[in-house]
Amino acid sequence: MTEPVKAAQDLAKEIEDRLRARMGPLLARYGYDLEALVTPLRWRPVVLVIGNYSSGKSTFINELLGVDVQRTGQAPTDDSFTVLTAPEGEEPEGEVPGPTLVNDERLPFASLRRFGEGLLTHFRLKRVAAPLLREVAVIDTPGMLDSVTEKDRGYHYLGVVGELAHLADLIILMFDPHKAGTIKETYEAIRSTLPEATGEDRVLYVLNRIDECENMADLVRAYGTLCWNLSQMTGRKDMPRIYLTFAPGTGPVRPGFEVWASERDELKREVGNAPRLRLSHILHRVEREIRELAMEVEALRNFRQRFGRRFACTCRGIGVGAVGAFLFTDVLVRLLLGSPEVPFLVGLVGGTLTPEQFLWPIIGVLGVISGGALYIQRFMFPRFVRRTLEDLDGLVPLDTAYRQDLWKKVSGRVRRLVAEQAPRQVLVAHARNLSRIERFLADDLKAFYERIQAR
Ligand SMILES: Nc1nc2c(ncn2[C@@H]2O[C@H](COP(=O)(O)OP(=O)(O)OP(=O)(O)O)[C@@H](O)[C@H]2O)c(=O)[nH]1
Ligand SMILES: [Mg+2]
Repeated sequence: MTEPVKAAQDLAKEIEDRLRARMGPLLARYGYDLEALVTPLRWRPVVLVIGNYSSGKSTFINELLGVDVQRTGQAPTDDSFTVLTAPEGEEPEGEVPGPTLVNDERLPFASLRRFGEGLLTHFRLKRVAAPLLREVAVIDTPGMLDSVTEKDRGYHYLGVVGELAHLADLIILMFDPHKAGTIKETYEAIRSTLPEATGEDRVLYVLNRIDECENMADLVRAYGTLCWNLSQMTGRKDMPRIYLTFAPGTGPVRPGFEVWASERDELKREVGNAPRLRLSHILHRVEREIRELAMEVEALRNFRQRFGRRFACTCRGIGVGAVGAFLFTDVLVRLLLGSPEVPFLVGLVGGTLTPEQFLWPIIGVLGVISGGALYIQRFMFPRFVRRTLEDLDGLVPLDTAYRQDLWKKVSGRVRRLVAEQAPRQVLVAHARNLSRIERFLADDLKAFYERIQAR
């Protein structure tokens, strides 16, 4: 194991321990799955290769590994997601099928279970004893196609890509001059799946197979098309770097194309760098999850606080009613029934109070209090919950796109908690929990960020 990989693993372990110690109980209390969060931390760095069919993904991977493990060929060749990794310890080389993979607790693929059988027959792991694979795992993916729908594939392709992108420390998105960014699935993966699942800085854009351009004019056209399409897709104002590459041994390099001969090597170096990216990716991932938790807790705290204010207001009303009842119940009773002879107030003013004169005032107060309690339980609280659910988005300020994005992730969970366990939620000390979470973000995570920046 090389130094960056080892360092990344040590730090990941430290982050996991801290997370478990500081946030474990809170995550569990709010229904988060700590194990799902920490399992990927324990695994090796992941490089995900996605792109058009026949753009040269598998060829590039074979070249990276120095072994022909992946089948290559013109036209859509591969319809499977293949995780390539080195055997560990005594493990033999060879293939592991999808169902085994998603059920292996040590591997970070449990979340793929929800894509069902349709995916599992198209998902496998290959153990290959290539040096690079001891440092990173590489995932080869089926090419993106225009003509194939999700139904034809039998599983939610973009969902799987999104899930794997979430896991990946580096994503290589490969195009070729024939289909420079015109493929619909590519468009959707970049537009909606990737930005949500990952920071875009972890995406490397590659225009591959440039040796097939007839001449420089042809290449410029393909490059321009890809740039234009990418800007449409990503919505970014700046243009990301696009690596222009071709597989070695594809014939003599065209005049003028020599300058790009080295970009392939640069791209390969970037893959080797994935362990370094891993540290910041891990931290971002953890931060993201904790911020989601924080937003959920904030919403529940606001729910509780609002109820507290409403409750206090109602209680004041009940209090006023109770005082009135204390003073005037017997007056009312006297009007209706003709007794008691001397009402409480008269006794009080005249200084002639007897213990019996307390009877009706006390009954009055008890009556108002139990009526008030019944009102709160039967009427006021259910109405408060109903109104909260009707305007759930009003629970938290959604002033930034980031907060809106977080809210999208947690609002369903908050809705469930309010709808199903409202009485319990108003009793939990959410505010205290929130400040603990904020302390974790401000102190613990910040310290980790500073450490990786100092490296
Ligand atoms: N001329 C040229 N051909 C290439 C290059 N890279 C790959 N090819 C060829 O293009 C074809 C497709 O390559 P693959 O590596 O199978 O492409 P892929 O992206 O894995 O395709 P799918 O698995 O079907 O999505 C193969 O015949 C490769 O030999 C390249 O840089 N230049
Ligand atoms: Mg392939």
